[in-house]
Amino acid sequence: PRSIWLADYQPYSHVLDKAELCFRLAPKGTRVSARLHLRPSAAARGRHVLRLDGEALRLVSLRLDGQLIDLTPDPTGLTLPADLLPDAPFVLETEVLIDPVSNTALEGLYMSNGMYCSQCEAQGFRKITFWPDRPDVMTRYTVRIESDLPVLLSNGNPTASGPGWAEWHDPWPKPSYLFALVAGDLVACRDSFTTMSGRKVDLAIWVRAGDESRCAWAMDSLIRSMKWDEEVYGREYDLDVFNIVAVDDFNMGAMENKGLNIFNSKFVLADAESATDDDFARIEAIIAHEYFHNWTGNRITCRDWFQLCLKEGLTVFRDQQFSGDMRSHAVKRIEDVALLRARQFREDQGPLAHPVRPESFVEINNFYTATVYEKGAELIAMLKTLVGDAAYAKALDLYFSRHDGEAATIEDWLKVFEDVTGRDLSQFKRWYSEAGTPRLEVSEAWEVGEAGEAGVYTLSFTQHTPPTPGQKQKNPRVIPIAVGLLGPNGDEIRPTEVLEMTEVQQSFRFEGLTARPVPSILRGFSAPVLLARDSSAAERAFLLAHDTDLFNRYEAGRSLAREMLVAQLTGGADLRATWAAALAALIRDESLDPAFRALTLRLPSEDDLAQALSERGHLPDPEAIRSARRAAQDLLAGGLSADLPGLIAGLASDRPFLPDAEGAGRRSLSAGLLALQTRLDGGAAARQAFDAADNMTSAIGALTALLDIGAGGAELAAFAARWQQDRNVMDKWFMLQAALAAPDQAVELVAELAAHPGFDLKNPNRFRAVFGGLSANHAGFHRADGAGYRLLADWLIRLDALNPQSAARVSAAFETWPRYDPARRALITAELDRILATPGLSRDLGEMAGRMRA
Ligand code: B3K
Ligand code: ZN
Repeated sequence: PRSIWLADYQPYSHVLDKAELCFRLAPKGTRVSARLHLRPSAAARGRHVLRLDGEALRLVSLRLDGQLIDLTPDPTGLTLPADLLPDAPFVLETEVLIDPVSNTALEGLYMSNGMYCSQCEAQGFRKITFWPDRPDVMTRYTVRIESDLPVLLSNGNPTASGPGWAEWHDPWPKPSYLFALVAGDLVACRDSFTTMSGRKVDLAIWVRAGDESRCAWAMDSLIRSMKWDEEVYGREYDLDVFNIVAVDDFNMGAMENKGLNIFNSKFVLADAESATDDDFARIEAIIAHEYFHNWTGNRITCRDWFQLCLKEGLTVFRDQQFSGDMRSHAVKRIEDVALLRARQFREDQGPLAHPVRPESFVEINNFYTATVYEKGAELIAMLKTLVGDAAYAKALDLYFSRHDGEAATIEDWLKVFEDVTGRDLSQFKRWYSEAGTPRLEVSEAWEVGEAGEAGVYTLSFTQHTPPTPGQKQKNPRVIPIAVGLLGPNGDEIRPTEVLEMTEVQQSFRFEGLTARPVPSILRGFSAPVLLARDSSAAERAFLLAHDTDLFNRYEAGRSLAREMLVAQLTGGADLRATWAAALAALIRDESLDPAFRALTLRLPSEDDLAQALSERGHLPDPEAIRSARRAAQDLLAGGLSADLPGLIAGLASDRPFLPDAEGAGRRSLSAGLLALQTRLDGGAAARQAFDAADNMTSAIGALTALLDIGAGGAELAAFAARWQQDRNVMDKWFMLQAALAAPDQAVELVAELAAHPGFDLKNPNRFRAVFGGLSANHAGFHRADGAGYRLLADWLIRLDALNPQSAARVSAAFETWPRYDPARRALITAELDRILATPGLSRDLGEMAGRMRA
């Protein structure tokens, strides 16, 4: 398959002035008629063929200005020769037949539980009708849907309807990837929102009958998002209606189609009994994310798919700001950075590393990655730090006014910042074009002052970015390094200041100090870099106790735990006592936010430790990592044994469940402590907690603790008996078992789960629950005989035949292979080769396996 290159971008030959679509829905033969009002673009006038994308379409008829034309499409589209095309505006009419029932790829128009729904990003619209399916071709759509189903939805505003039909008009020009259509037997949860200029918007969340009682949180989140975007970014909603639809079979989280967001039902439906605090938080964030796309993505879209981070990085950044405002900024930041490190740093260190703005792709769906999304958001955060809040706000206003209605580029984005601040951002742009996580080494010097004079403290930094696929040489980046200094007694003696590093090597002096300070470096994680600093366990414990920056306080705890475990695994100094004492003190400190204590209590995951070992040049041994980590938990549990019951009891509340940050923090700490208690009492407290749980968070917390010690059989059975009718809840049941099975049983258990009557290869959530669970089970997946690798490869090959996009996504479980020992490497690469040799392999999985193998 062919690579597409950013450097080859060419504007489209024609302008699409408007479009009319008519859908006559039928499960196996939906008839799509399209009228495209086209004219040659000024540059291309009279000289160009007209190329339309189209895949898996049965062309019934093609008319140009009313005249039938006889043309045969090729497998990827239709070309109208230049000599056929008028040099003036013309109307092209097509009629095609498509088969939604057979569409298991869940891209284009497909069916899920008897309802029609669509997913067009990135290139799904070409599976609906012949079209210039590229984001820089924008137009106004009028849509007619004919079907006996009661609810017929598309983008924009409803204009007319009658028995068996409905018409929609979207006044805002949009690219085809934002098109959506839904038809089904659905019920609505309704509310309304009055915008800042006083327009009333009708809000509806469409779900299956029976799910109405689980929409309140999503609706509440939507209303708060609409308000927030007005208050913080000055962005108002622009249609009369805003519809959200929940579907069970969906390849990702959700989709920001104009005025008609389509959601994976697990990111809409929630109530206390069936959803955890994490679910509630994720729903709030995703509802916000998709809503925020209305401006960052829809009103201003991307010129081409290489600019994906333009909408995704910015929209993730915006949803992170929103969640921080709704909850706790420090806690949100800690969670976001943990995710960035677990996913994006991991990606950057392996064969799938790519720049935030990639230069080429085979299948664009393979680039909806942690790098584009999460690192993309970090770049926005850095930019804001560098220019300051006021200039950021001005630049965003300029961006919205200058590019509204356009398909923009990263160059356009950076230009508004340059115009507002007068800064040259060419060095900053390297963050977009160069892959890899910079390593930032720090050294320090302290010059004691002459008698009576103050001393000088110097921090020296060196940056280095390791090579990544296709990029050997890296250039120095601009790195904002937020630093504060603490005095020996723990008081802050220099508040946070942002050092701007631009060279490979650079020193910063702090004068006028009376004693050698303790530095708190990279506060708030001011840049997505790997900070390499040899500091003592005592200093980390000191920062864990005293840092005024809550993020760095967490960071001190995390790095202390990591260094302790790495030392255990590599024969270094024994840091266990320092670590356990420091952490126990923090856990007992009831003046601290429970959510913060819960996060600090969480040990680095087994995969994090494998990453840390490999960064330091060691081969990770999955079994040894697991044992060392569990031994540390035992040690901590032992040290806290007298306190645990009291601490846990103190966190209980008799108020009814509310999914707010305060309650979530309490429950999260309580679950962390219960896990420790379970290591001491064989599960007695956890069993009690499971039986007493009146909400899903507490039930899952107790079940997790039990499964983690190899118990929980009765609770699993009770859980299944209660929830077997509920797809989203049962995903948790599948996932927890796979992720927490003992390493020597995980593969067999996952094979059984895949043979369970509830397993459904066509449902991406279920596949991800089972096989994402397996790959999250580090020691189980990396079992030395390669059985985990074989099982995953078998199922990826099976899934690929039905749903290439999901298969490709889950295949990234193999991306860490270069970390491991030669025997494991050989086993994994053999599985990748087996995948690559599969006849009929998709472009999606083929590209992923090929890149991992390169
Ligand atoms: N834009 C969609 C993701 C589409 C993924 C296509 N493979 C959801 C989001 O980022 O908001
Ligand atoms: Zn997005």
